[in-house]
Amino acid sequence: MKLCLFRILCPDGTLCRPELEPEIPGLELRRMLVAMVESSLLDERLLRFQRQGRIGFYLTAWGEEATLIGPTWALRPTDWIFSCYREQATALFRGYSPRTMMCQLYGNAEDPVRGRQLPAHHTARDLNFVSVSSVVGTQIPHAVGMALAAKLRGGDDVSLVYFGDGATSTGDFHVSCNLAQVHKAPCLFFLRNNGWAISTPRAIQTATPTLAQKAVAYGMQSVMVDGNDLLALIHVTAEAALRARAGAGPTLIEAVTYRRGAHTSSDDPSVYRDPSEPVAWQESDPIRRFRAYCEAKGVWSQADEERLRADFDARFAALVAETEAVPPRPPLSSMFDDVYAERPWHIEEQARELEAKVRRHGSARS
Ligand SMILES: Cc1ncc(C[n+]2csc(CCOP(=O)(O)OP(=O)(O)O)c2C)c(N)n1
Ligand SMILES: [Mg+2]
Repeated sequence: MKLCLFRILCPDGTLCRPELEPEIPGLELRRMLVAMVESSLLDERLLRFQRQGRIGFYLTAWGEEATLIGPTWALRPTDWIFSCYREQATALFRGYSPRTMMCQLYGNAEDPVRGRQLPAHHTARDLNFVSVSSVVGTQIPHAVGMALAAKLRGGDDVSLVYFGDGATSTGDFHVSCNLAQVHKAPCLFFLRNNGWAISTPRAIQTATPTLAQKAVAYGMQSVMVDGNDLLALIHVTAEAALRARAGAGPTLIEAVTYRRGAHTSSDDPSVYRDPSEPVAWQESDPIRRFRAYCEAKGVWSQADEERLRADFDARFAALVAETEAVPPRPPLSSMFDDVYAERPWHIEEQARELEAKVRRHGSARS
């Protein structure tokens, strides 16, 4: 078990472990940098949209972008991802359509979950990106179950589950660690330790010096990694996935990072957090670090950055126009869908009753 913070890139973007530098093609380095920058730009725009009342709720991932992109890059597209709720950029990086993302945020007629989830609770069945469950920790046993199912099927898919430091205080986390290790489930427990669980700081979340060491009690492998170092995250995820595919069981990856923004659009950290804390963490910003690395490798430049930002603005404006042209609500009748594979008689009856009422009284919904 490694309890020191594993790192390949120093905060200034130079290599502190050159012997571990992965061989990644320049185009892929660019693709990951673009995904991280776009995540941060989307967060800016969409938080503003929440303030304008265009969407009801939003979660930013400022400061945690590397944790969303690196592990996903290190997996195969067929592996399963169980997200927490801050992993919008992960879904997009896997191929989630920006239009679907926007429709989900608006809860409009093209929202794949038909307005039944909070905004920013994405799901993409075709990408093995499983629906967000915002009840803290509940996605962890789901991921272990999926990993066990993959093993029973005889393939070598793995599942990766994102969760936060707060989730390590739930029963779901502990039963999942135990079950996964006993049955050698090919599951990667990806813990984004961002220092806060809404207003609860890491220091009073648990009495152990690290979160990674919780794995010891379950006989599970663990590693503590700099969560703002994209290359280190790729390294530890690839290593854990290799072990899991080989039948060696799960790994707990504690990625130490920082939640620079508020918990959600409904939160105000100024009432519980020293404002100098997020400023201090800017020093180890994951985007700044990886950008410096890419610039030194000659695969990114200031001109590229400017082009990306201008292009993003144009694409985002078009996306908003497209989204706002979609009917604003899912059809009323859709409330009866998706619960049963075949509608039972009592649901049919309710659907007919609703139809008759709407015919008689009209509908307030568009
Ligand atoms: C079972 C349960 N308890 C409480 C909440 C309210 N809640 C939502 S997010 C959250 C904090 C989670 O913090 P963490 O796991 O560190 O994830 P982060 O938000 O920092 O990414 C809490 C307490 C909830 N959604 N579910
Ligand atoms: Mg947290």
